[in-house]
Amino acid sequence: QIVQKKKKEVAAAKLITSYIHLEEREMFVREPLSFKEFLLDPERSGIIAEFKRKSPSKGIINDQVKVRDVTQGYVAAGASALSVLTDRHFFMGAKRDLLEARKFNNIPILRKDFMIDEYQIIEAKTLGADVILLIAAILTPEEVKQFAALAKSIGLNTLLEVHNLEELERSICDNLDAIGVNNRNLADFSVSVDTSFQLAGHIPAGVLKISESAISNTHVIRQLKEAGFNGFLIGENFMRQPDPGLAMQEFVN
Ligand code: IGP
Repeated sequence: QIVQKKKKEVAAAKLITSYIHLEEREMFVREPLSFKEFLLDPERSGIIAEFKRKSPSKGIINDQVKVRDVTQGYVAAGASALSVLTDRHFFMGAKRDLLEARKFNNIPILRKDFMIDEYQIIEAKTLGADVILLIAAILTPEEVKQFAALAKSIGLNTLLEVHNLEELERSICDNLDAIGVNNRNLADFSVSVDTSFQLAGHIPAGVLKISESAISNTHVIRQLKEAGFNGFLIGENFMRQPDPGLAMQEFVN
């Protein structure tokens, strides 16, 4: 057992030394914040507020606002965590957006991107992320397992995203901290919050339950809470407004 544990540790250390540049080491040794602790804090809203300039389904949502202003506005409005897109091609995001969000905030940050390689997981930590996203629809169950174990070994939390029961059942594994039900079908962009209600009972106890996308009012949040959800990932509804932080403030009040 000791040898197994050590092997994992050494494997992670090897990866890190091969991937990280010297100037990134300082951020790499930062102790990540706990997703669970912040999402379960009754003083906070449960909302994971997202910084998103553009999306494939809506085009430009808002490219006039600054990461610092928006994320600090979200935190002031009671966000439990932040989500920052780092994908450039589809979402007009950037790695420096995550660095910027980290610099000015002290709540957990989800690196929102299409994670397909272990390199991105190590990189997520050097950018200041606390949580990584693994999308079941684009990963094999083996990849999910391997990536979640790597994230755990460097202290990051993992959010597994699913949008149907088949994805959930085939991808479930150890080292997952949260399961997010995406109400938006990535194949045709159709949205339905019913997806969350349908899958709620299939998410194992002890794992955070998160509902993602198309959440547009607090009434739905109350219903999702009753169904057992702990987190609510909201992007467009806030980002569409000229001042997303203020939009969130008005939304929660
Ligand atoms: C936010 P919305 O409808 O509130 O803007 O959704 C978030 O759930 C969405 O951006 C998202 C996403 C993703 C983006 C969910 N899963 C995977 C990129 C990749």
